[in-house]
Amino acid sequence: MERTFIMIKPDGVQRGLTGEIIKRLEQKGFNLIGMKMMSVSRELAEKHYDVHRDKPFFGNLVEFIISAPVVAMVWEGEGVVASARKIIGATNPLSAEPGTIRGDYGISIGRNLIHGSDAVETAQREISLWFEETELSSWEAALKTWIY
Ligand code: 3AN
Repeated sequence: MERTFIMIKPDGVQRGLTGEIIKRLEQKGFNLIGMKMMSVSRELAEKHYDVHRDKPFFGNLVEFIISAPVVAMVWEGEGVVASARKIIGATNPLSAEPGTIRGDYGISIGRNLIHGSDAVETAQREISLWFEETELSSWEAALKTWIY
């Protein structure tokens, strides 16, 4: 089953949006299979955002992510990577559609509340960066077949 990595950034945590964000993914029908609130090391933040290392915003982005706790999660479900990106909305909250998380709650590209993996391969890399396999509890598919 497809998995994605979702992180509620410090602004999302501090604005009290953790429950709202989880609710949206949960009610869509995806399964939460791992979650931890954590302070992020500089090393992990730099590895996570390695693809942006040469961008002008890299330094500020890393400082922001390590500045206060985040909520790191793994979600599972059919097509979850692309679907979660739709639920999250465009990178710049001012361009994000109303109805998306960033569209409804954000105004700043540097404080856009949440991260979601952009592709299945990226998700695999990010999940292994943030979680041990033993921290993930995959659901028995049979348990929920009646809900789908
Ligand atoms: P997304 O999170 O939508 O996949 P990316 O991967 O392009 O967006 O950017 C990663 C993070 O870098 C964004 N979530 C945002 O916080 C930050 N970022 C992207 N572009 C800018 C920018 N022009 N100025 C400041 N921060 C940015």
